[in-house]
Amino acid sequence: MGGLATRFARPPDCKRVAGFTEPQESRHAYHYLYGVNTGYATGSDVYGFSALDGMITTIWDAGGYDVIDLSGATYAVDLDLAEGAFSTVAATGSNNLAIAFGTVIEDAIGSGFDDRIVGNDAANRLTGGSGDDELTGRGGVDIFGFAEGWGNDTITDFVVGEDQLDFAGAGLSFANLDITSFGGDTLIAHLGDSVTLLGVATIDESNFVFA
Ligand SMILES: [Ca+2]
Ligand SMILES: [Ca+2]
Ligand SMILES: [Ca+2]
Repeated sequence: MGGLATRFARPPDCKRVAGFTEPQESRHAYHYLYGVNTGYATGSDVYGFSALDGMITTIWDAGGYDVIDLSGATYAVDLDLAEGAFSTVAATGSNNLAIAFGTVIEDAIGSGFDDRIVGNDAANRLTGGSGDDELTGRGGVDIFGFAEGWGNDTITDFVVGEDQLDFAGAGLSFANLDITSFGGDTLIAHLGDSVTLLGVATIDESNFVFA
């Protein structure tokens, strides 16, 4: 079983530069996205902030229930779990992180800042954390998790009757939520926090998970 060093190995000709941007650096990452090695990271892995922070890297992962946990990030992150997608987990520059083809990350946890988190076509659990986050589940039955003080978040593609809003971490019940519809969207609010479901006209308790 490979350790973090092998899973996060950088292409040998890929130099780390300040303010890395496409296309120069992504060309290396692009080549590195291809090729299959199903022999490592087959368990359930957690990819944390310290391993990803500012690193030009590709996550290869061959199975298990995997989590990218950026709750420790010291800045907002832009995370896309799709195979072959690029993400930014860096204080400067962009697109330093790639998800290899054949890799399915199930779970993503954002920072305390205003993140953008996009799932893949698998069933994902997406948690924006505090800050005003934009969340997109893509396909699959996705669960969006909210804890106390989650901010003013937006879910761009919530599917009624399929996706779920999990407020167990916020210690709330359905009766604690103010739910209003406006302009074809639905706003779910509690004190200063809210979730806007774009393109969702109505919602009921069956779309929620509580403790
Ligand atoms: Ca956040
Ligand atoms: Ca949030
Ligand atoms: Ca999904």
